[in-house]
Amino acid sequence: MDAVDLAAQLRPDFVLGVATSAAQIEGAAAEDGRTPSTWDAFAAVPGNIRDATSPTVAVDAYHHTADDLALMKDLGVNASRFSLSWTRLLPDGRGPVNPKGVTYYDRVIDGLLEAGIRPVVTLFHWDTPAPIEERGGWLRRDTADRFAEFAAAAGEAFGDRVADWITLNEPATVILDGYALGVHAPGRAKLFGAIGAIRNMLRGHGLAVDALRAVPVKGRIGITNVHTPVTPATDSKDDADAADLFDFIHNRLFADSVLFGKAAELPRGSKGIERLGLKFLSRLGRDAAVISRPLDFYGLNYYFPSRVAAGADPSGSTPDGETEAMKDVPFTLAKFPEYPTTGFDWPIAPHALGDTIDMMVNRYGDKLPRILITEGGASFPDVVGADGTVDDSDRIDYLAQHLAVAAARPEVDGYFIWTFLDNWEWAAGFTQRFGLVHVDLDTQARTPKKSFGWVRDLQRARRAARR
Ligand code: IFM
Repeated sequence: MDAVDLAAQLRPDFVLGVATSAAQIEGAAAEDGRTPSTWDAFAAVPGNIRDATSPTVAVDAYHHTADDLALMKDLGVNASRFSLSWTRLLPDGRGPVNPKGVTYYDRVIDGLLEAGIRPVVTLFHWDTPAPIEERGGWLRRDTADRFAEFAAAAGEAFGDRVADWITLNEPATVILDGYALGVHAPGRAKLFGAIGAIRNMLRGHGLAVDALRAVPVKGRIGITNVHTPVTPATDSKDDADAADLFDFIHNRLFADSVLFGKAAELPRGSKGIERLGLKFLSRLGRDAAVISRPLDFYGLNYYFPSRVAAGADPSGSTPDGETEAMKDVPFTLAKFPEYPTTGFDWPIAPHALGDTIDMMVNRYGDKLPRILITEGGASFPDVVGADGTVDDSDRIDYLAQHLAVAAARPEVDGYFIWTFLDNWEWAAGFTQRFGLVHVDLDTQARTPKKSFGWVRDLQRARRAARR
């Protein structure tokens, strides 16, 4: 879609931003006092990362702050969402604040403000301090208390300038991929034994909200969950039950506690996990008051819809890699042959973003605060052509279609493109490029892609219409 046509569909106050995370871009892993996180440890184990890369250098954003800010200013986005490295700010995860960490993030925040871009800070984007993980990580209740201390330190340091705070990014992904299946850090494959981490992480969210409000920070406060509309693979009762369980885990388990203030009901067909599930949900309920602190916005990440069949997947495949543990999970992710796919083989279905928003609005009604789509985007095998340009027209189509859907929903205040720079894509290493800006991994040279020019045109057209 033409950028100018789309510009006319975006409300003047609709926030168009870009999103990144510390471990995926910063590098400078052992500089300025930063200590290892779970992802440094996980990446050091042979076989864990598809291309054997690590967050040690990533795309070296730490040393490219001025250049990257200049590029972002040229892009003309309204906001930049980035995360704080917990161990750069609090080496070892606790204790005194590292002044060099504060100086680095001051530079980023002040640079954004000077460029007229809203700083949106995520506190936890998956990089748990390694020493905290060694003591049990999110399986321990007091990790929530450590996280609240981190939130307080961040609030004290940056609370006068940050526009929006996001406590946790996608807790479901950390718990499922990291603690239940082991395809992400910390690499534990505890299956349903990971369930306790949900309560601890959500309690950490609530305590962090309290800590930020106690500072008090000036900005708004929210959480980001990832959602996916779920359909059964066939009309069979078994597939319907499996889809309902998947839907419960991804769409209700986290959001019900945060927004309704009570644990979600276990789905009818949850045979096998019924006793464990009921016991867990009743414990989760004991922390309901903290977990459901009122929020100023709800961050929603959407990438693709899910089609679910009953029974374990004999190949053990997940959207984030393969694992033996998946062979013991009572559902399988089925393909959507009708949709095109991204480089990650994720189905491209823009209408499903609309279905996701409708699902949230219908379920949570007036309990749902204003929505920010805090991530959306696609990886493609982008290459720099002989003329030095990167033609990623498929990404432009993806963004245009998804943005049009988001902007048409009155409940949605903004959309953050994942992502600004090609980044270190967790267990997939550098095999997936999501950025508006291509990064040469040998030289760290930045080359804006065609999609960068498209977003810039879109923002210019929006600004011109306001004059
Ligand atoms: O790169 C990730 C991000 O860190 C969390 N949400 C999904 C993105 C794409 O996989």
